[in-house]
Amino acid sequence: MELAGQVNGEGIDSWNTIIFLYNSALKEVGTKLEILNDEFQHVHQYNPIEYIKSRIKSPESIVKKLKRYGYESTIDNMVNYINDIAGIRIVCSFTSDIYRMAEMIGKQNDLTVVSVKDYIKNPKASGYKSYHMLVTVPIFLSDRVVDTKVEIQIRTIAMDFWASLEHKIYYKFEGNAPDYISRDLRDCAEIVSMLDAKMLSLNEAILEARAAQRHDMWKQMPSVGATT
Ligand code: 0O2
Repeated sequence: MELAGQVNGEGIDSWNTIIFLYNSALKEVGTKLEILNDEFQHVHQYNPIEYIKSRIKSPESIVKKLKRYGYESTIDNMVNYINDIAGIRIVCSFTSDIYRMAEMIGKQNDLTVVSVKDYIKNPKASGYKSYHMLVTVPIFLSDRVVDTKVEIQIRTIAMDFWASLEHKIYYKFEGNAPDYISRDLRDCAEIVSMLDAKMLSLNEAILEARAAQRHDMWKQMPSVGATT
């Protein structure tokens, strides 16, 4: 099995080939996630995924990140050191869905989980929360198989709301936001976490109440096979 960028030990010098591989990887993983979501709906009558977004990192962002890491802008460096060229974001309803999704992804035989970063249990200093999985997926070409990296970010709607706005605000300050803004953003992250916790417990209470209702209905029904 080859890793994108190391075909037969030589660097792939074509940007288009690399982007084709990452796009194929996004399609493969995207389809997998849709099937998992559909299966969950089929078995449990419930969708853990609210929506999925995918993107290929822009050349400007790749070059910026390579520079930040101290590497030259070459195709080999890009493939070896930038893990999120192909990125998929899964936005779930509740925090419990995040871990459910992560477990389902981890059990897929043809995906290799390279690393996991749990920024929900260990949020970033910025307040950022999300569950990151770096996986590789084999891309079957006509003459070879190429393992290709995809970064999967799993978060709730509330976490996604915070991260999207924080990204926009920080972008404006190019990372040098005044202290009070960083502090306010961290406070907002706390509020978002409280909202997630509240929604989760509300959902659990609703599920319990519905189960109790169903139980009562069963008790009131005449028993099956009973003779009159
Ligand atoms: P963009 O514009 O979203 O692509 P590694 O991948 O291990 O070499 P890195 O990149 O620090 O190291 O990995 P990490 O921590 O998993 O973060 C990768 C991505 O997570 C970022 O990509 C963001 O999408 C998101 N992220 C991480 N920290 C923050 C944060 O504090 N705020 C927000 N809003 N998003 C964050 P990029 O390339 O930085 O940006």
